[in-house]
Amino acid sequence: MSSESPAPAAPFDLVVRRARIATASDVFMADIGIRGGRIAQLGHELPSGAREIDAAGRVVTPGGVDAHCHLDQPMAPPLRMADDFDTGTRAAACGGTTTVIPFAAQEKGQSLREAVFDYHRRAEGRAHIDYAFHLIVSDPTPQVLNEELPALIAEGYTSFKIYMTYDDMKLDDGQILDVLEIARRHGAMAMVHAENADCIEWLTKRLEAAGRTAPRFHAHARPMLVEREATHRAISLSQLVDVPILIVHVSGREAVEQIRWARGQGLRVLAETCPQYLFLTAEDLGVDDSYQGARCICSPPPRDKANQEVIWDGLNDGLFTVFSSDHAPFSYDGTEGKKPGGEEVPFRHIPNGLAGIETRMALLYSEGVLEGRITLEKFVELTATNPAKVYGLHPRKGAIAIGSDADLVIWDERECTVRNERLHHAVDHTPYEGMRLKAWPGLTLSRGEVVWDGQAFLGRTGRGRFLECGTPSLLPRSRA
Ligand code: DUC
Ligand code: ZN
Ligand code: ZN
Repeated sequence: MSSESPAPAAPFDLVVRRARIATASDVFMADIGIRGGRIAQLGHELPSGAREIDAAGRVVTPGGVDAHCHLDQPMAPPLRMADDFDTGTRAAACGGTTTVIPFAAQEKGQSLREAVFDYHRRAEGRAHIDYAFHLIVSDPTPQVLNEELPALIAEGYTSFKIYMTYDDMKLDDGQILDVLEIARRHGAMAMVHAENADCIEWLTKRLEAAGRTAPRFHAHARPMLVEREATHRAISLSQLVDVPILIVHVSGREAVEQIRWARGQGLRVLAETCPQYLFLTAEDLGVDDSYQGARCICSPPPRDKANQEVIWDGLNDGLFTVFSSDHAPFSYDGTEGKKPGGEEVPFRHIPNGLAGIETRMALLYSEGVLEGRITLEKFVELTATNPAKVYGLHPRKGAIAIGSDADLVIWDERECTVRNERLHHAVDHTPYEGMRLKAWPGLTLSRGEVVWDGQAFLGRTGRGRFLECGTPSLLPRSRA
């Protein structure tokens, strides 16, 4: 045995040095000392870590919180989502996201508790990064309203999505009021998919009667009017119950106007938008009757260039609280995705959704921050801090602060081109193929572990942990 005393343990497991730290409120230079997966100290010339990473003045942001994505959500056969918790969270990590909140979806006739149980089975042992669940309430029976929802909220499922469209999900106004009342009573956050189902069905039947069934007609069946009407109705229902709501995936001017109006009235209405409403238009669904446009079918559909500007304005001026991917992964080829059973089908049968979990952060950093459309602080607010606050995960997630999980992204500001073959999801295409970006995450840390080093994915299947959500914060106060 040696008589020499052992070298003292390094005070930190990891130190990220010379970081240009961006938070939702400030940008400043500091070293980040990490111990036990958490941020233990911020300061200059911190003592050594067992491991050191030199950020060399590069921007370091909190890892992204993608508060709206769909992973391995049960679908009616032959449909199946391309990404499960393994491939979906792998892609998320490589794109700078360290927390995901997908949806435990109740089927009509199913107990909500059973839906949550089943979704845990899908996630456990597969996720590479941390995850929480939103609920989707599609069958608000008395048992669900009075027993299951209150119990689940108390257990950390503090947000749920309400659909105003889709036959298998939609609630009528009375049911929406019932669910909102539970949200109010138990302090949960209600998210609303706002499109008028009857208008969509009426338009779809007319388009079909005229033989207009190519993918591009999906956008004709869901004009902004149907989103505007439902947005206004959702706002009114929330006003009646006196409970905050968050309108998800807002696509353009008409819904934005309703939300601005509601805010002006002092109503507690939050809003989310997604990359597809900044970078795609209805033309991506096809300018002719080619089936290729099926790739970009999502709801609400992308609009036009002028509406993209409205969405940029809303991101910049605080109308939007959250920027999510709405990753809903369906492959183009094969039998499980955009060609159900391998067939080209009328647009009503094409599954809705786009891949975007890996590209969300880089798209907004490149085209928002580096193009001068939003500040770095706003980027952090929209992609990490606000979603963590709204869904009760802050300050554990979405922050660079002492005690927060060491979920960090070091940014590489260099030209790169989006290529599906370089992405890590299991979808066979990206809507952003060929897009030239000015930045990409150069390193992603999840609880102090490098899961992406700019070249390779380094995660471990099953290392992701389930997060119980606390009480949603960031709800604007009612004037009443
Ligand atoms: N709504 C979503 O939230 N995601 C995918 C499809 C949809 O309509
Ligand atoms: Zn939706
Ligand atoms: Zn969605």
